[in-house]
Amino acid sequence: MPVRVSCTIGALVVAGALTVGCDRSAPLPETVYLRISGMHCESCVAALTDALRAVPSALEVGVSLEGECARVVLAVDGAEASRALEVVEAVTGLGYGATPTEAPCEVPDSEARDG
Ligand SMILES: [Cu+2]
Repeated sequence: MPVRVSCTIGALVVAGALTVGCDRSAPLPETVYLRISGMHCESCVAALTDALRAVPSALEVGVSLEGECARVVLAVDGAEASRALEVVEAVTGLGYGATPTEAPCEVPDSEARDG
């Protein structure tokens, strides 16, 4: 079934143990990648991570200083376009530049790394 491309992220989150196929009625997490400009040190990363975590629909946040990018997993329940916008605004509100991108962002395991 070729539908599964749009469901990849949901499948990832459920750890691959699901029967292929996607329940469209359930809110699926969506991953948003951003190119970030203006970061220069770990405290920039920490500030951005905090701001992104404060986005109500953000489930998971990772920021890469080296890659100058961020990865945010969002709970999506219909209004997908506006969610990405919230994320961009969280970044630009701090004075950094944010551009949504298709290119995946390699994020260090920020949940495990204790600051
Ligand atoms: Cu900094």
